[in-house]
Amino acid sequence: MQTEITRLLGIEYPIIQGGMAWVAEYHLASAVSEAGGLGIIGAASAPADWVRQQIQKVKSKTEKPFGVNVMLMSPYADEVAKVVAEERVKVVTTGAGSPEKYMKMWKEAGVKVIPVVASVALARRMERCGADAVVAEGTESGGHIGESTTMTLVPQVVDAVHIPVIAAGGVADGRGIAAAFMLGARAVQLGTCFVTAKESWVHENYKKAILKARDIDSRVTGRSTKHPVRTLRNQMTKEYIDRENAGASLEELENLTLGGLRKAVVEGDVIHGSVMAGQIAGLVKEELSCQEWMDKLVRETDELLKGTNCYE
Ligand code: TUI
Repeated sequence: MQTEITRLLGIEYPIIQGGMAWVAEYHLASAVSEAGGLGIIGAASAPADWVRQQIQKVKSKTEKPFGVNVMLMSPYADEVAKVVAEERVKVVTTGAGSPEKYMKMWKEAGVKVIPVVASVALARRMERCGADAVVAEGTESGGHIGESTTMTLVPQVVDAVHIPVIAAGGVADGRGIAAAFMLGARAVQLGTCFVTAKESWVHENYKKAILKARDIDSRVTGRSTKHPVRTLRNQMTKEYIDRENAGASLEELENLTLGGLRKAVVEGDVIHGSVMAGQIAGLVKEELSCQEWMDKLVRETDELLKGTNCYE
């Protein structure tokens, strides 16, 4: 299953684990990398020291390539960006902004840079400033999202840039991966299915919420505040959307979600917390190890694409 992305990153399979805030720590990232994909540590809003420790822990668990996701809205983004270069991390992905100001430092340190984009315009800008690839992330994804769907965004980004494109949003099985290849993607980034993986340290309640989610259980809060975030529906999303519709202030709305992801991931409060997950949660029905996930995804994709000139 070789593609431009497996060659660029030196990985076995074109399957990347999303750098999810609070979820993507070293146990998960090292397990995905060991299974032949690309594991990613989600730096989110964590301090640089925490990120350095996580990087060192992954290095102690696997020799294989792994990445770090830098969340650009973090108050620690500058320091985390420096740690990534100092630790010579093989790959960095970025989210929630443009990483232009770090590009020179990362390239000089030999880091492959893969910004996550939700529009053609940002994809073009990223190519111009030296990105090695982009992740085109559709609105089906969990967490902070853009407007376009994966089905519409991926082919438009593929046509707009010459660097390889990784599809994200709404993929959790071989059908989704095969579809992403048909749209011109050279790899996929998956989040929701890896949240439920055996090696994922999220609270059991969080895993159960995803495993029992149906197709209609996804909600987006914060459209009115320009910070749309996709989660599973619960008491928090109901209150948020009710108050949002009633014209609540930004401050009041922010208070409803403040610390909500930590509450759900660490404390297991899936009633008041932010249970970030993609729209594909309804398809994720079993808790598998990362190796089992990888074997299943690769087998299904292979079967679907067999006999065709599949991956490029
Ligand atoms: O970043 C994500 N997903 C995330 S970040 C996150 S932490 C967070 N939690 C609560 C509120 C806000 C953040 C949880 N999930 N995905 C990648 C992504 N990036 N999606 C959308 C974007 C994006 C949006 C605007 C990228 C760039 C951008 O504007 C850049 C510019 O300067 O034009």
